[in-house]
Amino acid sequence: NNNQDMLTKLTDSLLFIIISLLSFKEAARTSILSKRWHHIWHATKNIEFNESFFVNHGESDRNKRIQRKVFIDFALQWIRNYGEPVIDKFTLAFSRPKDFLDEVQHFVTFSTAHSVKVLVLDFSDPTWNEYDLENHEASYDLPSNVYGNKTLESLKLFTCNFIMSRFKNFSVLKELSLGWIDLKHYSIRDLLLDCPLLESLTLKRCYNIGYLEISVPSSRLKTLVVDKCDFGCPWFYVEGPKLRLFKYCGTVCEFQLENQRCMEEADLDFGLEFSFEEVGHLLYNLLQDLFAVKTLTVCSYMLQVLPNGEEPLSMQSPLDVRHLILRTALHSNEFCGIKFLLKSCPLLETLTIDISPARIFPDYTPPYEFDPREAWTKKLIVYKCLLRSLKVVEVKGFKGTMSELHVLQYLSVSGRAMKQLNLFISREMEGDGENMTRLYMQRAQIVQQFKKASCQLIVSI
Ligand SMILES: *[C@@H]1O[C@H](CO)[C@@H](O)[C@H](O)[C@H]1NC(C)=O
Ligand SMILES: *[C@@H]1O[C@H](CO)[C@@H](O)[C@H](O)[C@H]1NC(C)=O
Ligand SMILES: *[C@@H]1O[C@H](CO)[C@@H](O)[C@H](O)[C@H]1NC(C)=O
Ligand SMILES: CC(=O)N[C@H]1CO[C@H](CO)[C@@H](O)[C@@H]1O
Repeated sequence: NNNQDMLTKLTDSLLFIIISLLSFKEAARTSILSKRWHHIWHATKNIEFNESFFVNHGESDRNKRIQRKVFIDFALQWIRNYGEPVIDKFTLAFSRPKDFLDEVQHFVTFSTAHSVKVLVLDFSDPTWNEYDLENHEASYDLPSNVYGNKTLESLKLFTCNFIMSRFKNFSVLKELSLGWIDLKHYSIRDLLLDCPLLESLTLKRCYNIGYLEISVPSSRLKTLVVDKCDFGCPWFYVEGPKLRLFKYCGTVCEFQLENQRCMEEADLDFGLEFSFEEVGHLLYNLLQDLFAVKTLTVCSYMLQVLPNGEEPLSMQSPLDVRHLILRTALHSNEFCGIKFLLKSCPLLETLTIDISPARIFPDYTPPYEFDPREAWTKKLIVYKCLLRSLKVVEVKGFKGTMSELHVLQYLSVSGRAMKQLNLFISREMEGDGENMTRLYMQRAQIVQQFKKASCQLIVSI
Protein backbone atom coordinates (compact mmCIF):
# COMPACT_ATOMS: atom_id res chain seq x y z
CA ASN A 1 0.00 0.00 0.00
CA ASN A 2 0.91 3.67 -0.13
CA ASN A 3 2.35 3.90 3.36
CA GLN A 4 4.68 1.04 2.76
CA ASP A 5 5.83 2.56 -0.55
CA MET A 6 6.59 5.75 1.27
CA LEU A 7 8.59 3.89 3.90
CA THR A 8 10.66 2.05 1.29
CA LYS A 9 11.80 5.42 -0.04
CA LEU A 10 13.18 6.54 3.32
CA THR A 11 16.83 6.10 4.05
CA ASP A 12 18.01 3.60 6.64
CA SER A 13 19.17 6.34 8.96
CA LEU A 14 15.68 7.84 9.09
CA LEU A 15 14.14 4.45 9.71
CA PHE A 16 16.62 3.89 12.56
CA ILE A 17 15.20 6.95 14.27
CA ILE A 18 11.60 5.90 13.67
CA ILE A 19 12.17 2.39 14.94
CA SER A 20 13.68 3.64 18.19
CA LEU A 21 10.48 5.56 18.88
CA LEU A 22 8.41 2.37 18.74
CA SER A 23 8.13 0.03 21.67
CA PHE A 24 10.38 -2.98 21.37
CA LYS A 25 7.40 -5.24 20.74
CA GLU A 26 6.06 -3.00 17.97
CA ALA A 27 9.52 -2.76 16.49
CA ALA A 28 9.78 -6.54 16.56
CA ARG A 29 6.54 -6.71 14.57
CA THR A 30 8.02 -4.58 11.80
CA SER A 31 10.79 -7.13 11.38
CA ILE A 32 8.38 -9.54 9.70
CA LEU A 33 7.64 -6.97 6.97
CA SER A 34 10.81 -7.65 5.05
CA LYS A 35 14.50 -8.45 5.32
CA ARG A 36 15.33 -4.79 5.35
CA TRP A 37 13.05 -4.19 8.33
CA HIS A 38 14.56 -7.12 10.17
CA HIS A 39 17.92 -5.46 9.86
CA ILE A 40 16.46 -2.13 10.96
CA TRP A 41 14.77 -3.61 14.04
CA HIS A 42 18.20 -4.77 15.11
CA ALA A 43 19.32 -1.17 15.23
CA THR A 44 16.63 0.09 17.60
CA LYS A 45 17.94 2.15 20.48
CA ASN A 46 15.05 1.11 22.68
CA ILE A 47 15.71 -2.44 23.84
CA GLU A 48 13.22 -4.23 26.04
CA PHE A 49 13.67 -7.77 27.28
CA ASN A 50 10.56 -8.69 29.24
CA GLU A 51 10.04 -12.27 30.38
CA SER A 52 6.26 -11.70 30.28
CA PHE A 53 6.47 -11.88 26.50
CA PHE A 54 7.86 -15.42 26.83
CA VAL A 55 6.76 -16.90 30.14
CA ASN A 56 3.17 -17.78 30.91
CA HIS A 57 2.77 -17.69 34.68
CA GLY A 58 -0.14 -20.09 34.57
CA GLU A 59 2.04 -22.93 33.23
CA SER A 60 3.69 -25.72 35.17
CA ASP A 61 7.07 -25.04 36.79
CA ARG A 62 8.78 -27.27 34.27
CA ASN A 63 7.33 -25.37 31.30
CA LYS A 64 8.14 -22.04 32.90
CA ARG A 65 11.76 -23.14 33.33
CA ILE A 66 11.94 -23.92 29.63
CA GLN A 67 10.27 -20.62 28.69
CA ARG A 68 12.70 -18.68 30.88
CA LYS A 69 15.62 -20.38 29.18
CA VAL A 70 14.18 -19.54 25.74
CA PHE A 71 13.78 -15.93 26.86
CA ILE A 72 17.39 -15.64 28.05
CA ASP A 73 18.74 -17.31 24.91
CA PHE A 74 16.71 -14.96 22.72
CA ALA A 75 18.07 -11.92 24.56
CA LEU A 76 21.68 -13.16 24.45
CA GLN A 77 21.40 -13.86 20.73
CA TRP A 78 19.85 -10.46 20.14
CA ILE A 79 22.60 -8.45 21.80
CA ARG A 80 25.28 -10.59 20.16
CA ASN A 81 24.04 -9.19 16.83
CA TYR A 82 23.78 -5.62 18.02
CA GLY A 83 26.05 -3.22 16.17
CA GLU A 84 25.09 0.26 17.32
CA PRO A 85 27.45 2.25 19.57
CA VAL A 86 24.89 3.77 21.98
CA ILE A 87 21.40 2.93 23.22
CA ASP A 88 18.71 5.19 24.69
CA LYS A 89 16.74 2.77 26.80
CA PHE A 90 17.39 -0.70 28.11
CA THR A 91 14.73 -2.69 29.96
CA LEU A 92 15.17 -6.05 31.61
CA ALA A 93 12.12 -7.50 33.37
CA PHE A 94 13.02 -10.87 34.79
CA SER A 95 11.89 -12.40 38.08
CA ARG A 96 14.15 -14.62 40.20
CA PRO A 97 17.39 -13.65 38.40
CA LYS A 98 19.35 -15.93 40.76
CA ASP A 99 19.25 -18.81 38.27
CA PHE A 100 20.90 -16.70 35.57
CA LEU A 101 23.25 -14.34 37.40
CA ASP A 102 25.99 -14.36 34.74
CA GLU A 103 23.56 -13.66 31.93
CA VAL A 104 21.90 -10.81 33.82
CA GLN A 105 25.32 -9.32 34.58
CA HIS A 106 26.10 -9.60 30.89
CA PHE A 107 22.94 -7.67 29.92
CA VAL A 108 23.65 -4.91 32.41
CA THR A 109 27.25 -4.57 31.24
CA PHE A 110 26.01 -4.47 27.66
CA SER A 111 23.71 -1.56 28.49
CA THR A 112 26.32 0.47 30.38
CA ALA A 113 28.94 -0.17 27.71
CA HIS A 114 26.47 1.42 25.27
CA SER A 115 26.11 4.52 27.48
CA VAL A 116 22.46 3.86 28.17
CA LYS A 117 20.42 6.87 29.28
CA VAL A 118 17.33 5.08 30.61
CA LEU A 119 17.91 1.85 32.50
CA VAL A 120 15.07 -0.32 33.80
CA LEU A 121 15.91 -3.40 35.88
CA ASP A 122 12.79 -5.06 37.20
CA PHE A 123 13.33 -8.30 39.09
CA SER A 124 9.97 -8.31 40.83
CA ASP A 125 7.68 -11.28 40.37
CA PRO A 126 4.53 -10.53 38.35
CA THR A 127 2.58 -12.90 40.62
CA TRP A 128 3.20 -10.82 43.78
CA ASN A 129 0.12 -9.09 45.12
CA GLU A 130 0.66 -5.36 45.56
CA TYR A 131 -2.03 -5.17 48.23
CA ASP A 132 -0.76 -7.79 50.64
CA LEU A 133 1.77 -6.65 53.16
CA GLU A 134 4.34 -9.32 52.52
CA ASN A 135 7.77 -7.85 51.84
CA HIS A 136 10.01 -9.65 49.41
CA GLU A 137 13.72 -9.51 49.91
CA ALA A 138 15.79 -8.57 46.88
CA SER A 139 18.31 -11.20 45.90
CA TYR A 140 20.13 -9.26 43.22
CA ASP A 141 22.76 -6.54 43.73
CA LEU A 142 23.18 -3.81 41.17
CA PRO A 143 26.50 -4.55 39.39
CA SER A 144 29.12 -2.07 40.45
CA ASN A 145 30.00 -1.00 36.89
CA VAL A 146 26.60 0.71 36.68
CA TYR A 147 27.79 3.30 39.23
CA GLY A 148 30.66 4.20 36.94
CA ASN A 149 28.42 5.38 34.10
CA LYS A 150 27.59 9.02 34.40
CA THR A 151 25.21 9.27 31.44
CA LEU A 152 22.19 7.79 33.24
CA GLU A 153 19.20 10.12 33.21
CA SER A 154 16.53 7.72 34.30
CA LEU A 155 16.81 4.64 36.47
CA LYS A 156 14.23 2.15 37.64
CA LEU A 157 15.27 -0.56 40.08
CA PHE A 158 12.71 -3.07 41.30
CA THR A 159 13.73 -5.82 43.75
CA CYS A 160 17.34 -4.86 43.22
CA ASN A 161 19.80 -3.97 46.00
CA PHE A 162 22.01 -0.93 45.55
CA ILE A 163 24.51 1.08 47.54
CA MET A 164 23.03 4.48 48.14
CA SER A 165 26.34 6.19 48.88
CA ARG A 166 27.50 5.38 45.33
CA PHE A 167 24.56 7.26 43.83
CA LYS A 168 26.79 10.37 43.97
CA ASN A 169 28.05 9.37 40.53
CA PHE A 170 24.56 9.70 39.01
CA SER A 171 24.94 13.42 38.82
CA VAL A 172 22.64 13.90 35.81
CA LEU A 173 19.90 11.58 37.00
CA LYS A 174 16.47 13.15 36.50
CA GLU A 175 14.13 10.26 37.13
CA LEU A 176 14.35 7.53 39.72
CA SER A 177 11.93 4.77 40.50
CA LEU A 178 12.57 2.30 43.32
CA GLY A 179 10.33 -0.64 44.06
CA TRP A 180 9.93 -3.71 46.26
CA ILE A 181 12.95 -2.80 48.35
CA ASP A 182 13.98 -2.09 51.95
CA LEU A 183 14.48 1.67 52.00
CA LYS A 184 15.20 3.83 55.03
CA HIS A 185 13.99 7.42 55.32
CA TYR A 186 17.54 8.79 55.63
CA SER A 187 18.50 7.09 52.36
CA ILE A 188 15.85 9.15 50.63
CA ARG A 189 17.39 12.33 52.02
CA ASP A 190 20.89 11.26 50.89
CA LEU A 191 19.51 10.46 47.49
CA LEU A 192 18.05 13.94 47.05
CA LEU A 193 21.35 15.48 48.14
CA ASP A 194 23.44 13.28 45.85
CA CYS A 195 21.27 13.69 42.75
CA PRO A 196 20.55 17.42 42.66
CA LEU A 197 18.92 17.29 39.21
CA LEU A 198 16.34 14.71 40.24
CA GLU A 199 12.87 15.81 39.07
CA SER A 200 10.83 12.69 39.52
CA LEU A 201 10.87 10.15 42.33
CA THR A 202 8.67 7.06 42.48
CA LEU A 203 8.61 4.71 45.45
CA LYS A 204 6.57 1.58 44.92
CA ARG A 205 6.04 -1.08 47.58
CA CYS A 206 9.15 0.08 49.46
CA TYR A 207 9.24 -1.05 53.08
CA ASN A 208 10.89 -0.24 56.42
CA ILE A 209 10.82 3.44 55.47
CA GLY A 210 9.90 4.53 58.98
CA TYR A 211 8.42 7.92 58.25
CA LEU A 212 8.78 9.70 54.95
CA GLU A 213 10.51 13.04 55.03
CA ILE A 214 11.36 14.98 51.91
CA SER A 215 12.92 18.23 52.94
CA VAL A 216 15.93 19.13 50.86
CA PRO A 217 15.42 22.83 50.07
CA SER A 218 17.61 22.84 46.95
CA SER A 219 15.87 19.84 45.44
CA ARG A 220 14.29 20.18 42.00
CA LEU A 221 11.81 17.43 42.61
CA LYS A 222 8.55 18.08 40.74
CA THR A 223 6.91 14.67 40.73
CA LEU A 224 6.51 12.46 43.77
CA VAL A 225 4.76 9.12 43.55
CA VAL A 226 4.38 6.98 46.67
CA ASP A 227 2.68 3.72 45.81
CA LYS A 228 1.64 1.22 48.50
CA CYS A 229 4.74 1.70 50.63
CA ASP A 230 4.95 0.26 54.11
CA PHE A 231 5.68 2.91 56.73
CA GLY A 232 6.46 2.04 60.33
CA CYS A 233 5.38 5.45 61.51
CA PRO A 234 2.49 7.08 59.66
CA TRP A 235 4.05 10.49 59.22
CA PHE A 236 4.63 12.04 55.84
CA TYR A 237 6.41 15.34 55.63
CA VAL A 238 7.34 17.36 52.54
CA GLU A 239 9.03 20.72 52.64
CA GLY A 240 11.42 22.38 50.24
CA PRO A 241 10.87 21.00 46.77
CA LYS A 242 8.04 22.66 44.92
CA LEU A 243 6.07 19.68 43.71
CA ARG A 244 3.81 19.81 40.66
CA LEU A 245 2.45 16.28 40.81
CA PHE A 246 1.78 14.23 43.91
CA LYS A 247 0.42 10.72 43.62
CA TYR A 248 -0.25 8.66 46.70
CA CYS A 249 -1.63 5.21 47.23
CA GLY A 250 -1.47 3.70 50.71
CA THR A 251 -2.76 4.09 54.23
CA VAL A 252 -3.78 7.33 55.90
CA CYS A 253 -0.80 9.13 57.44
CA GLU A 254 -0.36 12.36 59.23
CA PHE A 255 0.40 14.37 56.11
CA GLN A 256 2.24 17.64 56.24
CA LEU A 257 3.01 19.19 52.87
CA GLU A 258 4.42 22.61 53.59
CA ASN A 259 4.16 25.53 51.27
CA GLN A 260 3.29 23.62 48.07
CA ARG A 261 2.30 26.60 45.95
CA CYS A 262 3.17 25.04 42.58
CA MET A 263 1.18 21.84 42.96
CA GLU A 264 -0.98 21.23 39.91
CA GLU A 265 -2.17 17.71 40.28
CA ALA A 266 -2.83 15.31 43.15
CA ASP A 267 -4.11 11.76 43.04
CA LEU A 268 -5.09 10.29 46.40
CA ASP A 269 -5.95 6.64 46.84
CA PHE A 270 -6.28 5.01 50.25
CA GLY A 271 -6.59 1.54 48.82
CA LEU A 272 -4.55 0.07 51.68
CA GLU A 273 -7.17 1.04 54.27
CA PHE A 274 -9.36 -1.90 55.14
CA SER A 275 -11.54 -0.47 57.91
CA PHE A 276 -13.62 2.60 58.59
CA GLU A 277 -12.07 5.04 61.03
CA GLU A 278 -12.90 8.58 61.93
CA VAL A 279 -9.74 10.10 60.54
CA GLY A 280 -11.53 12.72 58.47
CA HIS A 281 -9.44 15.48 60.06
CA LEU A 282 -6.22 13.96 58.69
CA LEU A 283 -7.67 13.94 55.16
CA TYR A 284 -9.07 17.39 55.71
CA ASN A 285 -5.62 18.70 56.65
CA LEU A 286 -4.12 17.03 53.61
CA LEU A 287 -6.63 18.75 51.33
CA GLN A 288 -5.85 22.04 53.01
CA ASP A 289 -2.15 21.49 52.22
CA LEU A 290 -3.09 20.80 48.60
CA PHE A 291 -4.78 24.20 48.28
CA ALA A 292 -3.10 25.00 44.95
CA VAL A 293 -4.04 21.78 43.14
CA LYS A 294 -5.98 22.19 39.88
CA THR A 295 -6.66 18.52 39.13
CA LEU A 296 -7.66 16.36 42.07
CA THR A 297 -8.42 12.65 42.03
CA VAL A 298 -9.96 11.03 45.11
CA CYS A 299 -11.01 7.49 46.00
CA SER A 300 -14.06 5.97 47.61
CA TYR A 301 -12.36 5.73 51.02
CA MET A 302 -11.79 9.47 50.98
CA LEU A 303 -15.43 10.13 50.11
CA GLN A 304 -16.64 7.95 52.99
CA VAL A 305 -14.22 9.19 55.61
CA LEU A 306 -13.49 12.82 54.72
CA PRO A 307 -16.57 14.49 56.23
CA ASN A 308 -16.19 12.44 59.45
CA GLY A 309 -13.83 14.18 61.78
CA GLU A 310 -13.40 16.84 64.33
CA GLU A 311 -13.32 19.59 61.73
CA PRO A 312 -16.29 21.62 60.50
CA LEU A 313 -18.22 20.39 57.49
CA SER A 314 -16.53 22.59 54.93
CA MET A 315 -13.01 23.69 54.13
CA GLN A 316 -11.59 26.64 55.96
CA SER A 317 -10.50 28.11 52.65
CA PRO A 318 -11.92 26.84 49.36
CA LEU A 319 -9.85 24.66 47.06
CA ASP A 320 -8.61 25.89 43.70
CA VAL A 321 -9.59 22.63 41.96
CA ARG A 322 -10.83 22.96 38.36
CA HIS A 323 -11.05 19.26 37.53
CA LEU A 324 -12.30 16.80 40.13
CA ILE A 325 -12.11 13.07 39.46
CA LEU A 326 -14.13 10.81 41.75
CA ARG A 327 -13.31 7.11 41.78
CA THR A 328 -16.56 6.00 43.28
CA ALA A 329 -19.24 3.34 43.38
CA LEU A 330 -21.80 6.11 44.05
CA HIS A 331 -22.84 4.23 47.17
CA SER A 332 -24.86 6.21 49.73
CA ASN A 333 -21.84 6.06 52.11
CA GLU A 334 -20.05 8.31 49.64
CA PHE A 335 -22.79 10.93 49.22
CA CYS A 336 -21.72 13.21 52.07
CA GLY A 337 -18.14 13.19 50.80
CA ILE A 338 -19.23 14.09 47.27
CA LYS A 339 -21.29 17.00 48.58
CA PHE A 340 -18.40 18.09 50.78
CA LEU A 341 -16.11 18.29 47.74
CA LEU A 342 -18.65 20.05 45.50
CA LYS A 343 -19.00 22.62 48.23
CA SER A 344 -15.22 22.94 48.70
CA CYS A 345 -14.44 23.49 45.00
CA PRO A 346 -16.28 26.67 44.02
CA LEU A 347 -14.24 27.04 40.80
CA LEU A 348 -14.82 23.52 39.52
CA GLU A 349 -15.10 23.30 35.72
CA THR A 350 -14.99 19.57 35.00
CA LEU A 351 -16.31 16.71 37.09
CA THR A 352 -15.37 13.14 36.18
CA ILE A 353 -17.31 10.37 37.87
CA ASP A 354 -15.34 7.19 37.35
CA ILE A 355 -17.66 4.38 38.46
CA SER A 356 -15.47 1.64 39.88
CA PRO A 357 -15.79 -1.11 42.46
CA ALA A 358 -15.16 0.23 45.95
CA ARG A 359 -14.60 -1.05 49.45
CA ILE A 360 -17.81 0.05 51.20
CA PHE A 361 -17.57 0.05 54.99
CA PRO A 362 -20.56 -1.55 56.76
CA ASP A 363 -19.84 0.27 60.03
CA TYR A 364 -19.89 3.64 58.29
CA THR A 365 -21.61 6.35 60.28
CA PRO A 366 -22.72 9.45 58.39
CA PRO A 367 -21.63 12.85 59.68
CA TYR A 368 -25.28 13.93 59.75
CA GLU A 369 -28.65 12.22 59.46
CA PHE A 370 -29.97 11.83 55.93
CA ASP A 371 -32.17 9.56 53.88
CA PRO A 372 -30.03 8.07 51.09
CA ARG A 373 -33.05 7.77 48.78
CA GLU A 374 -33.69 11.48 48.96
CA ALA A 375 -30.12 12.70 49.17
CA TRP A 376 -30.13 14.10 45.62
CA THR A 377 -33.81 14.88 45.19
CA LYS A 378 -35.08 16.69 48.32
CA LYS A 379 -33.95 19.76 50.25
CA LEU A 380 -31.11 20.40 47.89
CA ILE A 381 -28.36 22.90 48.20
CA VAL A 382 -27.03 24.26 44.91
CA TYR A 383 -23.30 24.73 45.35
CA LYS A 384 -21.43 27.70 43.95
CA CYS A 385 -19.64 25.71 41.26
CA LEU A 386 -23.00 24.58 39.86
CA LEU A 387 -24.19 28.14 39.56
CA ARG A 388 -21.13 29.52 37.82
CA SER A 389 -18.31 27.31 36.67
CA LEU A 390 -19.14 23.62 36.19
CA LYS A 391 -19.30 23.08 32.43
CA VAL A 392 -18.45 19.45 31.80
CA VAL A 393 -19.55 16.30 33.60
CA GLU A 394 -18.37 12.92 32.40
CA VAL A 395 -19.36 9.52 33.71
CA LYS A 396 -17.09 6.59 32.98
CA GLY A 397 -18.58 3.13 33.32
CA PHE A 398 -22.20 4.35 33.27
CA LYS A 399 -24.74 1.66 34.19
CA GLY A 400 -27.71 3.83 35.05
CA THR A 401 -28.22 2.61 38.61
CA MET A 402 -30.67 4.56 40.75
CA SER A 403 -27.95 6.56 42.46
CA GLU A 404 -26.23 7.37 39.16
CA LEU A 405 -29.52 8.67 37.79
CA HIS A 406 -30.22 10.69 40.94
CA VAL A 407 -26.81 12.35 40.97
CA LEU A 408 -26.99 13.14 37.25
CA GLN A 409 -30.50 14.50 37.60
CA TYR A 410 -29.31 16.78 40.39
CA LEU A 411 -26.42 18.04 38.23
CA SER A 412 -28.67 18.54 35.20
CA VAL A 413 -31.37 20.37 37.15
CA SER A 414 -28.98 22.64 39.05
CA GLY A 415 -25.96 23.12 36.79
CA ARG A 416 -26.62 26.51 35.24
CA ALA A 417 -23.32 26.70 33.36
CA MET A 418 -23.33 23.12 32.09
CA LYS A 419 -22.41 22.55 28.45
CA GLN A 420 -21.64 18.85 28.22
CA LEU A 421 -22.74 15.72 29.99
CA ASN A 422 -20.87 12.77 28.51
CA LEU A 423 -21.83 9.23 29.38
CA PHE A 424 -19.38 6.42 28.66
CA ILE A 425 -21.37 3.20 28.92
CA SER A 426 -19.89 0.42 31.06
CA ARG A 427 -18.39 -2.40 29.04
CA GLU A 428 -18.08 -4.66 31.99
CA MET A 429 -19.95 -7.96 31.69
CA GLU A 430 -22.36 -8.96 34.42
CA GLY A 431 -21.71 -12.19 36.32
CA ASP A 432 -23.64 -14.45 33.95
CA GLY A 433 -21.95 -13.02 30.85
CA GLU A 434 -25.14 -11.34 29.65
CA ASN A 435 -24.61 -8.35 27.40
CA MET A 436 -26.02 -5.42 29.37
CA THR A 437 -25.07 -2.72 26.85
CA ARG A 438 -28.60 -2.30 25.54
CA LEU A 439 -30.10 -1.90 28.98
CA TYR A 440 -27.45 0.69 29.96
CA MET A 441 -28.07 2.56 26.71
CA GLN A 442 -31.80 2.71 27.46
CA ARG A 443 -31.07 4.07 30.92
CA ALA A 444 -28.73 6.65 29.40
CA GLN A 445 -31.66 7.92 27.34
CA ILE A 446 -33.47 8.70 30.60
CA VAL A 447 -30.63 11.12 31.39
CA GLN A 448 -31.31 12.91 28.10
CA GLN A 449 -34.89 13.57 29.25
CA PHE A 450 -33.91 15.29 32.52
CA LYS A 451 -34.85 18.90 33.03
CA LYS A 452 -31.88 21.13 32.31
CA ALA A 453 -30.91 24.31 34.11
CA SER A 454 -28.67 25.27 31.21
CA CYS A 455 -30.11 25.61 27.71
CA GLN A 456 -26.65 24.92 26.28
CA LEU A 457 -26.35 21.49 27.85
CA ILE A 458 -25.79 18.62 25.43
CA VAL A 459 -25.99 15.04 26.70
CA SER A 460 -23.96 12.59 24.64
CA ILE A 461 -23.69 8.86 24.97
C1 LIG B 1 6.64 -6.46 31.16
O1 LIG B 1 5.43 -6.82 30.50
C2 LIG B 1 4.29 -6.85 31.32
C3 LIG B 1 3.15 -7.41 30.50
O2 LIG B 1 3.01 -6.73 29.29
C4 LIG B 1 4.03 -5.43 31.83
O3 LIG B 1 2.90 -5.42 32.67
C5 LIG B 1 5.26 -4.94 32.58
O4 LIG B 1 5.06 -3.60 32.96
C6 LIG B 1 6.50 -5.04 31.72
N1 LIG B 1 7.66 -4.72 32.53
C7 LIG B 1 8.44 -3.66 32.30
C8 LIG B 1 9.53 -3.43 33.26
O5 LIG B 1 8.28 -2.94 31.34
C1 LIG C 1 32.29 7.02 40.00
O1 LIG C 1 32.78 6.77 38.70
C2 LIG C 1 34.17 6.61 38.61
C3 LIG C 1 34.52 6.38 37.15
O2 LIG C 1 34.03 7.40 36.37
C4 LIG C 1 34.63 5.44 39.45
O3 LIG C 1 36.03 5.35 39.42
C5 LIG C 1 34.16 5.63 40.87
O4 LIG C 1 34.46 4.47 41.62
C6 LIG C 1 32.68 5.87 40.90
N1 LIG C 1 32.26 6.20 42.24
C7 LIG C 1 31.43 5.43 42.91
C8 LIG C 1 31.05 5.96 44.27
O5 LIG C 1 30.98 4.40 42.46
C1 LIG D 1 -23.14 -5.98 23.32
O1 LIG D 1 -24.19 -5.45 22.53
C2 LIG D 1 -23.88 -4.23 21.83
C3 LIG D 1 -25.09 -3.77 21.05
O2 LIG D 1 -26.26 -4.00 21.77
C4 LIG D 1 -22.71 -4.47 20.89
O3 LIG D 1 -22.35 -3.26 20.24
C5 LIG D 1 -21.53 -4.99 21.68
O4 LIG D 1 -20.46 -5.30 20.80
C6 LIG D 1 -21.91 -6.23 22.48
N1 LIG D 1 -20.77 -6.63 23.28
C7 LIG D 1 -20.31 -7.85 23.36
C8 LIG D 1 -19.08 -8.06 24.17
O5 LIG D 1 -20.85 -8.77 22.78
C1 LIG E 1 29.73 6.96 28.97
C2 LIG E 1 30.38 5.96 29.85
O1 LIG E 1 30.87 6.28 30.91
N1 LIG E 1 30.35 4.71 29.44
C3 LIG E 1 31.04 3.65 30.16
C4 LIG E 1 30.06 2.87 31.02
O2 LIG E 1 30.73 1.78 31.65
C5 LIG E 1 31.36 0.88 30.77
C6 LIG E 1 31.95 -0.22 31.60
O3 LIG E 1 30.94 -0.94 32.20
C7 LIG E 1 32.38 1.58 29.91
O4 LIG E 1 32.94 0.68 28.98
C8 LIG E 1 31.71 2.73 29.17
O5 LIG E 1 32.66 3.45 28.44
